[in-house]
Amino acid sequence: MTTPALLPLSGRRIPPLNLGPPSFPHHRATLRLSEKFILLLILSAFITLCFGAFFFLPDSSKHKRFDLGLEDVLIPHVDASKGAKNPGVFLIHGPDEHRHREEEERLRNKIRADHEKALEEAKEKLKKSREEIRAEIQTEKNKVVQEMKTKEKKPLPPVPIPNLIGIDGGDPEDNDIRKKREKIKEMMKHAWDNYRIYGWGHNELRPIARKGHSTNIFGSSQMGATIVDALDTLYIMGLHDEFRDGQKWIEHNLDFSVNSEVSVFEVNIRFIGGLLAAYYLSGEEIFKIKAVQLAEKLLPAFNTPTGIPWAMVNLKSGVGRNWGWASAGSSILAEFGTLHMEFVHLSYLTGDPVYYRKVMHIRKLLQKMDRPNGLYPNYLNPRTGRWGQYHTSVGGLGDSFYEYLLKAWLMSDKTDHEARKMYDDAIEAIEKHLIKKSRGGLTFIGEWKNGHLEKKMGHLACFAGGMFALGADGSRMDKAGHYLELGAEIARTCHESYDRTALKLGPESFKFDGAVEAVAVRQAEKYYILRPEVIETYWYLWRFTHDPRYRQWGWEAALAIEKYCRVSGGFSGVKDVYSSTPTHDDVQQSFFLAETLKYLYLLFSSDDLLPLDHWVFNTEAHPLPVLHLANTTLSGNPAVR
Ligand code: DMJ
Repeated sequence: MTTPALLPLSGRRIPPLNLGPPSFPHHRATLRLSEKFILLLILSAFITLCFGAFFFLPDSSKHKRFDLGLEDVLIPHVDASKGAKNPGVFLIHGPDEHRHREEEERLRNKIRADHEKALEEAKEKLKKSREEIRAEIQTEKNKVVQEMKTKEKKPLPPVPIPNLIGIDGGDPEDNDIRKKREKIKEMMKHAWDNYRIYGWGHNELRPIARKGHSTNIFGSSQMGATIVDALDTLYIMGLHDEFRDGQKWIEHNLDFSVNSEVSVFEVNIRFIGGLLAAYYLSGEEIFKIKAVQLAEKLLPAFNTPTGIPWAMVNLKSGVGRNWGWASAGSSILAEFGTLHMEFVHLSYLTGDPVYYRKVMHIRKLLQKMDRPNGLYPNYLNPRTGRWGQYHTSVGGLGDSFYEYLLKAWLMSDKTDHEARKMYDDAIEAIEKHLIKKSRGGLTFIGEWKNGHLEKKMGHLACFAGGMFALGADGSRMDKAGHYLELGAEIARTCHESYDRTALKLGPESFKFDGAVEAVAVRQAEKYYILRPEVIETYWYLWRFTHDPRYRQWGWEAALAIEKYCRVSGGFSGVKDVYSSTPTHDDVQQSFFLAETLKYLYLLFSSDDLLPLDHWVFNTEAHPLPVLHLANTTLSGNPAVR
């Protein structure tokens, strides 16, 4: 926020005026005169400096910029004149030189005139009393505050809402399946009710200590992460009172004008994704408004020399930085590469192409870079635009980047061929270099570190089973069957990682080393923190194959969670899945409500609930509608539901 002394007066910034306590009366006149003189001198020097700077500093507009060829069918209601294709690109050649000189002369005259005017205004200002100046500053301040308020309240433009098919229902015919689905809903109630009682407004819940919990990804303020993350799960389960409770909290308490440093990625996938999904499902404007308010706060994170965003941004100051542990100040592939879905929807809903441009810029930059063995390293330095450490993984640090390439294509009604190509290329390289079969016949995805394959697979990488199945249709050379099979093999491996533990819950990561297969070796990798990825894969495989084994495996996992993670104050992660007497970590993660329970519920629902040809799930399981061409070309249609 600008300090009062620097507030624009008559549209210009002036140096601060001395409004301190008055001097002794008999000195006042002389002192005021010299003060005025000094002030005028400073002002004049300042303006002359600006005048010189304008002509002698390098002309940044001459620097090369990316032409992204931006607006397309995804943001049809964007005014084409607003986003000229080549904003700010001036290259001056022969015949244009004369026109350029004239333009410079015109600008010089304008600056001279402005200079005179500023001096006059400053002189006028100095004739006024301290009280008058104070009053003027106050008026300016009020004006700015008022303008900000009006801006916040400005209604967003009407947008044709995509076909919202299958947003409720999904009752299975089979009685046994219906009971299982009811049980999952009861688990959701237990998680929500306890959060409601003990953690309301906090980001997460400590179910044993029965109090709020948070981590640094959410910054230092209470942003109700669990509320936002859980909304769409509550909605599809028909828990409407709970949904309305959450909505009220968001309406009255969710405030992003806080001095808090948050993770851009986490806030995007959980908050923006959660709010957008809640908006599409319920049609309540407040969710869209909050999503856009938050997105505006994230934009300063993109102010880096390359446009690759910082990992963290302070919501108030807009200052960004990267995680201290990330290779040489790098940004992380899975973080800056997991913004596309939400940002395209933001542009679609607001008519403002800024969000779309940010993510397309990232894509274009990545396309231009060399990739060792065709693989994308996990680290990229946002200052230099160079890769950091050569570490590639489909688990943590890399995972959802690949997921979003595929989903960008699906979300565009399969028209974003560029995204599909990038996905296909990436998956081929991954299959060639990272996917192996163990001696015991289990297919696993290892990690590539500086030319060496580490035979270790993370729980996070288990999501890839679902991704391969989802991407099978539309794959190159009609390899659909191959990718569906690959997805099924990953599902089997991940199920084995659950089955080979005492609790029947999977460890954080597991090895394939000699006799060791799908088992965690280090103590620090034996925990289970209510993660969704394995159940997510079961659900996708169920939708595409209807093989009953996926419902059976999902049910085994649900029973294990119920038995070992449920406590009277909610659900908790466990520290060692190989110990039959579990120790709890006392955290109910917000993604447990957003993802784990949602995927379980969908696994025991019929396929007409959130059908996959109309909905694409973001990486936090928030469903966003496919932007079908038929819908996106409707122009000027008010939002209809
Ligand atoms: C979730 O927040 C998202 O799925 C993310 O992509 C990575 N994993 C966590 C849950 O495990």
